Amino acid sequence: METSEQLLEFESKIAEGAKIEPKDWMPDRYRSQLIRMMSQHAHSEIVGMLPEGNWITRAPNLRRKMTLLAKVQDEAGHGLYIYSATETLGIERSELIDQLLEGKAKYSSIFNYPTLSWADIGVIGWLVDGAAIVNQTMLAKASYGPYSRAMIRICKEENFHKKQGFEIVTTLAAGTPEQKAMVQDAVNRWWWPSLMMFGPHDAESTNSSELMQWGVKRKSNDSLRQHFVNITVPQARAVDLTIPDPELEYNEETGDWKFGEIDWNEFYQVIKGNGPCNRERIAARRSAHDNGAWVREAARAYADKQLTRQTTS
Ligand code: BYC
Repeated sequence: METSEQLLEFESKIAEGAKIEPKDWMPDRYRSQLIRMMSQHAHSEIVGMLPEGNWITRAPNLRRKMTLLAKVQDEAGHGLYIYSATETLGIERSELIDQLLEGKAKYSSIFNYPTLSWADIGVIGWLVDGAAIVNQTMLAKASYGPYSRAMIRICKEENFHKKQGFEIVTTLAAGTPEQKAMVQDAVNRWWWPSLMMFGPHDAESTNSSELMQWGVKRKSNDSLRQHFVNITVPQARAVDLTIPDPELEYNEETGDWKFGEIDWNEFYQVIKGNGPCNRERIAARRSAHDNGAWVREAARAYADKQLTRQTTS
């Protein structure tokens, strides 16, 4: 039973800027909202390895291959880190993974699009990691301690990811006409899905008000999206690439780049499981899970043996 005193104390702690830690009292709804959001985030990092992992064997040279390998490995680390942070809320990682494999848990819409050319790897680093940094810099101030600390470390690595992406983009944009066309095509395909990463408009965002009230989200979906557009448009111009939005227009008064309407029908189709690669992504994760069963069994057997040794010695 939650009492109003407990809730008052909890909310005043958040208002003072103190972090909520795993053993602290928290409302059930705060706990369940965090489990939902953090596990979706962890799943996104893990599923997010698939589109990029697809290009490791086809990277154009050794330097690019090593960098991409390191980036994809970082995403695995982020996923494991956030699963661990989620477990501090009293749920087992295996349960979270089952939810993903059974199609009950969401992960970011962006990873349901295919990577068709090498330029996609550059554009993902630039736009997708760029969008993630905008979102996660805000989440680094989240009221839940383990999540906020995870975000600080992850943002540092995401900054490196964005730089490697923008370096690929810059190289291709200044390359042959074919390379320039390839990177422009990638921007055309990834621009709108990157804007969708921030979630629905504020008025449609069912979770935002609660998450903002409890200091998990500090800024709304629309304000983060606008910030992302404002910092990205000048970057595109600097490398002479076009943002595929005829309505893009600078507003002198607000200092914002006004942009066109997102295709929300596409967004909702993708999060319902009907995007271009949803089925492929889940099938790949299920297959990886099945193929890794022997590792989990071996680890469990080893842990059991250690325990038996400890209890009999
Ligand atoms: N995709 O009420 P709303 C990365 C869902 S990975 C799918 O606004 P909320 C990287 C939302 O879950 C980084 N679903 O929700 C990895 C909700 O449905 P439920 C990924 C979405 O939670 C590898 C409903 O729509 N980042 O960086 O207030 C390579 C209504 O939305 C999406 C994170 O996960 C979406 N885009 O806000 C490269 C950040 N948007 O759950 C890079 C952590 C909305 O009620 N998460 N939905 O059934 C967040 O910041 C927030 O959860 C969101 C949504 C902004 C995503």
